[in-house]
Amino acid sequence: MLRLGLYCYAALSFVLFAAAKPVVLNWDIGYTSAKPDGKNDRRVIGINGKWPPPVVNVNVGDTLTINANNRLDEPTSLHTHGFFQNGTNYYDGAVGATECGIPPNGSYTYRMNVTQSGTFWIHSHYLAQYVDGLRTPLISKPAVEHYKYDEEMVLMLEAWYNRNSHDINDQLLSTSEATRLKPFLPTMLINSRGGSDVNITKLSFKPGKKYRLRLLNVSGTGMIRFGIEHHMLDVIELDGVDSEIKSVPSIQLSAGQRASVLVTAKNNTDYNYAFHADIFTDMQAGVERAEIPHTGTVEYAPNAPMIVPVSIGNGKTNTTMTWDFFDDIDMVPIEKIPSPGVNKWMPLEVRTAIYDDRREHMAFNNRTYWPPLVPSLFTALTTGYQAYFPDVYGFKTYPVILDHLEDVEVAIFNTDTNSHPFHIHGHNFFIIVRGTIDKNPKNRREAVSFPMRRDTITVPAQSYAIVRFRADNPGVWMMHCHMQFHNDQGLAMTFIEAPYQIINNTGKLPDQLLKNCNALGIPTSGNAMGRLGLDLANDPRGPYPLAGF
Ligand SMILES: *[C@@H]1O[C@H](CO)[C@@H](O)[C@H](O)[C@H]1NC(C)=O
Ligand SMILES: *[C@@H]1O[C@H](CO)[C@@H](O)[C@H](O)[C@H]1NC(C)=O
Ligand SMILES: *[C@@H]1O[C@H](CO)[C@@H](O)[C@H](O)[C@H]1NC(C)=O
Ligand SMILES: *[C@@H]1O[C@H](CO)[C@@H](O)[C@H](O)[C@H]1NC(C)=O
Ligand SMILES: *[C@@H]1O[C@H](CO)[C@@H](O)[C@H](O)[C@H]1NC(C)=O
Ligand SMILES: *[C@@H]1O[C@H](CO)[C@@H](O)[C@H](O)[C@H]1NC(C)=O
Ligand SMILES: *[C@@H]1O[C@H](CO)[C@@H](O)[C@H](O)[C@H]1NC(C)=O
Ligand SMILES: *[C@@H]1O[C@H](CO)[C@@H](O)[C@H](O)[C@H]1NC(C)=O
Ligand SMILES: *[C@@H]1O[C@H](CO)[C@@H](O)[C@H](O)[C@H]1NC(C)=O
Ligand SMILES: [Cu+2]
Repeated sequence: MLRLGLYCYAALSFVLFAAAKPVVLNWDIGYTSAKPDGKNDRRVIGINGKWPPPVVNVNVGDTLTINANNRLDEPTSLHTHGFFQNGTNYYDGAVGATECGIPPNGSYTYRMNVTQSGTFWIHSHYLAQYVDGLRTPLISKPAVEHYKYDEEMVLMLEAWYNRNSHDINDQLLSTSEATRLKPFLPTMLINSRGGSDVNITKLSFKPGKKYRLRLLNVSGTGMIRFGIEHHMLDVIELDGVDSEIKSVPSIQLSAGQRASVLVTAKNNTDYNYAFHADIFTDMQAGVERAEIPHTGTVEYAPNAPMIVPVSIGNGKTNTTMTWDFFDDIDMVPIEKIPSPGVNKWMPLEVRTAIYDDRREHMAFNNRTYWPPLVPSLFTALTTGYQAYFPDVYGFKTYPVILDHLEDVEVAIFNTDTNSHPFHIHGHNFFIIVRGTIDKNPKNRREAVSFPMRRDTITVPAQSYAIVRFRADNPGVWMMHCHMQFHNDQGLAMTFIEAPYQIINNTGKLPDQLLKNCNALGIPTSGNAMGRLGLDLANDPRGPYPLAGF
């Protein structure tokens, strides 16, 4: 039997005095081929001729340097998902917001001081390019872990398509409904292996040991649920925020989300147990609705009988999984940060509709995002007092200007029949409320003193979520749906945070940043169109929702 590439580490249940060190990665980003679904060879984007890209391990206090060379025939970038990039906005990797993209044959060196610990990931932030394979876990260890465990395993979960991300975008943005609704039939990948290989994914457990499983959902779309028969999951971390334990039989992760769970092994080797990492397909229009069960094994002994969920009649299955919605709102963070208040209140209506270009778009408040010609960071840095006028960033950038240190409350109303995970750059959301929009909430619930925080929040279908953050990180930060195709359909916006403070907070821009723009023929100053003042002629605005939708 094939032993899958699970990344295991030695015990960390003691105080680590790892010296701060420079971690330098030289990455040639290029095409290679792989057969992730076990059946079809396809072109994927790998690093240094290999795919999947290597897992990155760092310690708090390290400096992480990634020398990225683009060997693709299109631009690329690297976003360190979950890192705040405080003072290094230009290393956030968000093409259109903080950089022009690394041109073909160009390079960019991303440098950051590692200040946050937990489970993160690095991925391309150029269109939906990460769906072609340019994504990898980033594990950051603190000096002292809050919980003791014997071993850890990283499980990167993903709904994989045997298709190029551009094809999928073209399909979703087709003017033909029949084309749009063609099913996608994703394959579940665990650590970049899938298809029939998924069933032989083995997690080797030793009796009595405690394991930390780091789960990451790196899908371009879809929601994943995870559970192990007859084992509870003690959730201890969400998106790099350590928490008090919440015990659940199963957990769901939306695209972009991460969680760490502690699992205590049985005291005997009598049985092996099925684990589940299933794609929920019910949240994507055009995707086949049936759930596709994919199951691996928690193995105690090679020949032990396997406990699998069995049908017990009446459509019922004997399983310890409940698949209840995993509500993160009652989680309690270890590090207590008081809830921000409300200086600015921002309602965002999420709606999918057919627009007047006959394509299906998704939008916040009916405004479909599309990156500006000039990345918004350059506009903020070069337009002086005009940086306070949202107009200069371009209509489709959906810019919202924030004052330094103001407390922002964002109310996301999801009118769709699909769930969406929203990710904010440069911050964590404080989770205040989540509810369904059919029921009028009677009382405005006051935030708990120290709400749970995370960088990607799920807003289920026909539901709302209210989140807050403090504008304490001057810079240009995107907020968008992490089902990356929805981002490209328009479900994104930009916070221009503290324009007056951005210059001091970012300091001198790296030379390469400007060089890369020049190579791509993109201006690096002025308004969204690279011109002065409010001369925004030809700044794209539409499409607009068709009346009656
Ligand atoms: C990149 O470099 C390769 C090898 O030198 C060359 O063949 C190719 O044309 C270059 N591509 C671009 C876009 O400059
Ligand atoms: C990292 O921290 C050092 C020491 O505080 C500082 O000098 C340097 O500018 C920081 N680098 C980045 C990329 O933030
Ligand atoms: C794994 O095995 C289960 C049970 O035999 C089966 O229902 C499922 O389709 C298999 N999954 C894959 C990806 O082959
Ligand atoms: C990952 O998230 C996507 C979208 O939020 C979801 O459809 C998919 O099922 C998730 N996968 C896992 C393994 O949680
Ligand atoms: C294993 O045995 C120990 C000692 O008897 C007990 O405390 C623990 O609860 C047992 N663990 C499980 C998972 O049954
Ligand atoms: C369900 O599975 C457990 C463990 O395999 C077994 O002990 C129990 O008898 C089963 N229940 C039914 C109704 O089949
Ligand atoms: C978006 O457009 C739809 C259809 O025209 C309309 O019903 C809805 O009120 C609009 N929403 C916002 C926030 O403007
Ligand atoms: C950014 O750094 C400033 C200054 O150290 C600090 O006050 C602020 O809380 C930081 N913000 C984030 C999101 O890390
Ligand atoms: C930016 O730094 C300059 C020079 O140190 C200082 O004079 C100015 O007050 C600072 N601006 C802000 C908004 O902090
Ligand atoms: Cu979405």
